[in-house]
Amino acid sequence: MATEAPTSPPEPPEPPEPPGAPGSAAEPRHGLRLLVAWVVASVIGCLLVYLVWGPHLPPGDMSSSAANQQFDLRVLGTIATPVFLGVLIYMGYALTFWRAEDDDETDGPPIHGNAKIQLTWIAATTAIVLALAAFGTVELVTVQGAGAGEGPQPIWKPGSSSILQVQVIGQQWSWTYRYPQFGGFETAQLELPLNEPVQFNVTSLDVIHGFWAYQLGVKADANPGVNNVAYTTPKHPGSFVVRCDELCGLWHGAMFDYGKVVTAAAFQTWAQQTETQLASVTKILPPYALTYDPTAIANLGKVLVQLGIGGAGGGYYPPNDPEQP
Ligand SMILES: [Cu+2]
Repeated sequence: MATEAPTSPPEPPEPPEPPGAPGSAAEPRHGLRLLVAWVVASVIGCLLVYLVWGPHLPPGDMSSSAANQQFDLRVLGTIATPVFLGVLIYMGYALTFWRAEDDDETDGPPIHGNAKIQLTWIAATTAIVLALAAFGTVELVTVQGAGAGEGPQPIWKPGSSSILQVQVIGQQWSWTYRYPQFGGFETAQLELPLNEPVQFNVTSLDVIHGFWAYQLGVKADANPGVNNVAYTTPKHPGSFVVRCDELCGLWHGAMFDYGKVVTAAAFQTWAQQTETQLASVTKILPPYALTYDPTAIANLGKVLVQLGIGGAGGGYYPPNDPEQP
């Protein structure tokens, strides 16, 4: 204050402010004004984010896991809103009311600590971080569990005893799906029944791929020799996109297709029909297993040749192939 006395620039900004000041010539209560503006804006902002924007946040609510991820994003977005608004409001307020005069080159008053602000800061950030850690843990363990593509043995499993098993097989550069409860047929079509829990068993025949069913909120790496489990329950009928989310070679970008969620009855019909239609092919596939040895896949070619369905010229094997029986 002593250094400001000779130039006395803090005085001029005061005259315009008395309208907002509580009836005295003193500085208006900036802290109170900021607090009121922040609380009002935060209440409105939080409601808008949670109720208006929330239902449109990705990945939507097509499945139990997607809805759960959307809920997490809604909660996190709502928590972040007061922080975001606090920064904006303080900045706007400072720019408006604490703006220096055009030719004012003096420094502001030095500040040496403020126990109240420091304590508030430490308490608030500690509370936010610990609360988020607790929220994140509960959300991970109870809703999707470890069954969200975190390995072969999830510590959490859905309560239901009848879970539809769908094996997802990645290979350069396409996805195929096997249904072990329907004779183990393998198809390029992914169909799922509405409102029934599904267990994806994700694996690969060659390099690392990533099974990403976007609208289902399911993402699980497809590793050769590994069975990676992910659960979900489709909640809305319709189609969803499946992409590969691990760069897996030249045609990685083309490695996508569409899956379908249909009614339970339509699914049963489709699965049983497909089982019958593909019976002759299923017979010569390697028996259903959670992982496959890629070197054994070549044997399939031999079987096809023996059965005379290997295509013109005897399939993949040249006539003098020493491996051919
Ligand atoms: Cu891939």
